[in-house]
Amino acid sequence: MTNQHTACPLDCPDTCTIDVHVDEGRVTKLTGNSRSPHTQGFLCSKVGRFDRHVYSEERLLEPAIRSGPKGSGEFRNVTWDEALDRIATELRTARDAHGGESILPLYYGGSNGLLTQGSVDERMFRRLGASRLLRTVCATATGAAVQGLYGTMVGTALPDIVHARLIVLWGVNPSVTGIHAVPYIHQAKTQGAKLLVVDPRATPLAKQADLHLAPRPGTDLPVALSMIKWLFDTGNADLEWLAEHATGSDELRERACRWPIAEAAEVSGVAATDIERFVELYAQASPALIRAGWGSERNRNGGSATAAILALPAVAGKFGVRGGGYTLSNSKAFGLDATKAANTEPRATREINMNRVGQELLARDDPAIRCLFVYNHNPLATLPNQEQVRRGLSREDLFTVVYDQVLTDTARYADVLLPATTFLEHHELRRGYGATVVNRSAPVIAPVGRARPNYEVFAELCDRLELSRVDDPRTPAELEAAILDGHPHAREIAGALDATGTARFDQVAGGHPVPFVDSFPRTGDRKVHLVPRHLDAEAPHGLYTYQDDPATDDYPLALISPSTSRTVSSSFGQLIPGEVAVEIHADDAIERGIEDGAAVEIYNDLGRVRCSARISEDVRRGTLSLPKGLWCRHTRSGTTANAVSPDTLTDIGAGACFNDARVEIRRDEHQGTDIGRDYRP
Ligand SMILES: Nc1nc2c(c(=O)[nH]1)N[C@H]1C(S)=C(S)[C@@H](COP(=O)(O)OP(=O)(O)OC[C@H]3O[C@@H](n4cnc5c(=O)[nH]c(N)nc54)[C@H](O)[C@@H]3O)O[C@H]1N2
Ligand SMILES: Nc1nc2c(c(=O)[nH]1)N[C@H]1C(S)=C(S)[C@@H](COP(=O)(O)OP(=O)(O)OC[C@H]3O[C@@H](n4cnc5c(=O)[nH]c(N)nc54)[C@H](O)[C@@H]3O)O[C@H]1N2
Ligand code: SF4
Ligand SMILES: [Mo]
Repeated sequence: MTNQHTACPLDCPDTCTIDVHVDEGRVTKLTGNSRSPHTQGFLCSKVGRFDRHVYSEERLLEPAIRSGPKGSGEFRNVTWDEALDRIATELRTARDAHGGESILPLYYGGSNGLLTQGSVDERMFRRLGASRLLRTVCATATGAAVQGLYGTMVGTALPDIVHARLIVLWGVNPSVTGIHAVPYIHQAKTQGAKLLVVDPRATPLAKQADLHLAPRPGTDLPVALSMIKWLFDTGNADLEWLAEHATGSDELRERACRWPIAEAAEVSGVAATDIERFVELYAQASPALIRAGWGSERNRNGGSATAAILALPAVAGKFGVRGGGYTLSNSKAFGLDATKAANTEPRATREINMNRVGQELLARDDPAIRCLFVYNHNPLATLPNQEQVRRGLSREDLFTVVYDQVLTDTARYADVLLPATTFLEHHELRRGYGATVVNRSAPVIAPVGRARPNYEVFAELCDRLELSRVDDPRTPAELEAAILDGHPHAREIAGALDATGTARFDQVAGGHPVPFVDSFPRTGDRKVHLVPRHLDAEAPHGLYTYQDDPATDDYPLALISPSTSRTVSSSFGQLIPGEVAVEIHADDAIERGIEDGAAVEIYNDLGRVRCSARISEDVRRGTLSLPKGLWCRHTRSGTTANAVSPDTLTDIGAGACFNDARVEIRRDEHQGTDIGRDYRP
């Protein structure tokens, strides 16, 4: 039995460092250590039992070629040589006959590090001249807002939560999506901090909060703007600070003027007295910290909403003290860029928004997409407008590669399947987006079956396509060196990685920065730009303009799909047994004759989901909740929340609007499942 170190690369802010117990070459247990102080010695239950994923019955062990109809999941095993030769032939043929843009890489890679995403893969697709994917399924609206207002300024570090006297959790559920922040929040509360939560659901921390606002999904923008108006109107705006550190405050004030608290209350369904009480508490407290999440971005107003939320600490003068300000993603703390290892400049080929992949596969004709290369991603389970994605993947003339660790819903549609290693079986370099660390890890077990790491497979494909160059970095050490090359702290980071496997930003940079004391907006003039011109031009009606609820008489209910503690996005979905329930408020259920546990059908013009209902006090009236990351097997219709999620885009950042799904729900009188049937609404 040995005990080895590694680090978690999954799509989670916490970036834990891990001890892996290995017995005769098999992983038996994973435990958190404290190499990254943020891990605090514990892991989430998913990764604590990562062995169940590594040795899952649905783990892909061999390369394989389709032997049945698309979607059937029938394959015959082949050698790596046969699989890679076939893929190289198809890629070359598509490029030569129809141009490189007929090839589309389809990846997200949130659950990957810098060696397995954006590096050697990027090299191959750039050199092929493939279509470029806009990686917009997550965080692009919030990313555009932060970037526009504050540049890449490093926000408040999560451990500094303990210094706050008031914590706002806005559209974020750390009890599920970043559990290592919870002890800091509890410590601050014990020290007397107030906790305020804005979420349409009563999350675990909302239940412990001093005040919980539960707005109708997609209405954060008027709520935040009404708070900004109140701050200005009541003399609680810090005009002196704004004059020194901000541009656009008059403009913002003017736009916020349209939203008296009474009107925001009307639109959001939150009591006006609660909004007022909230902003009063916020105005009075210091340090006051807003932990913003991604729940407020997944709708038509997502970018403006996040911009307004992030403008609050500027208007109220909450920066300049440790534990004050805002924290969202700190992925830019180290500023590492995997694409430097691509060793190739990007080409100006066409861009395809991943939120529209279904449409693009079905309609695109200039040229049509002929080769789809899916890796680090389970698009059928996680992209909007699922039925269009499914129809696209079913196209007989589409050649699809799926490269994954397990037989995902998407993998069933592959022409060629490639088995990928997990982070316990390959080298990785992972930069945190919550914890400000970079972790280096090496394999702790041999690859399971014939699985191989991304950096090897894409390099071999480059060789077969005669796209490799002698100066290309190939080994993990060479890739890491290329990524660190030219970085202002390259030596310190490499030194820390050599010494412990973990480089901590606070150690490299000499402490966690306090925004507006020792870190400033990287906006050119070091000021916060409250109404950035480019975002104002991008938003269809200008920044901070509220777009109405898309509900109709036929589809009055908002369906949201928050994260669950059982999966990370769709990873581990194969380990969840049985059917999953949609949560519904008792009044909505009674109106429709739906009892607890009843079979129901959720539907709109895009598709439907058949599952069971759970009556819950945790969702607000008019809102249904069905987790994100489900697999098709988890419902009787073989569909997930994504079947009723529109492929419309956020106001800025061209992001996904999953929570703009507007639906109706009824008792499902039919028996049996739709799985295997081609459902058309
Ligand atoms: N266990 C686990 N951890 C994860 C993930 C996972 O799937 N599982 N996913 C990872 C990824 S990819 C991401 S992006 C992050 C996401 O991290 P979070 O932002 O915390 O995650 P979500 O669950 O998407 O949304 C958070 C909350 O927003 C609420 N919400 C929904 N609509 C609205 C709205 O219009 N306004 C407001 N104010 N709130 C709203 C939801 O009810 C939910 O409680 O978590 C990461 N961590
Ligand atoms: N309805 C609804 N849908 C959503 C959301 C929502 O809120 N509502 N949220 C969205 C969000 S926030 C996100 S981030 C996306 C995420 O969507 P996905 O990117 O699809 O999420 P993951 O589950 O992280 O997918 C990673 C896949 O890559 C595989 N993988 C992991 N490591 C490797 C590797 O090294 N090599 C290879 N070849 N494969 C690997 C995993 O096995 C897994 O199948 O989902 C979005 N979908
Ligand atoms: S998923 Fe998050 S909490 Fe779980 S081990 Fe990975 S980094 Fe830690
Ligand atoms: Mo995400």
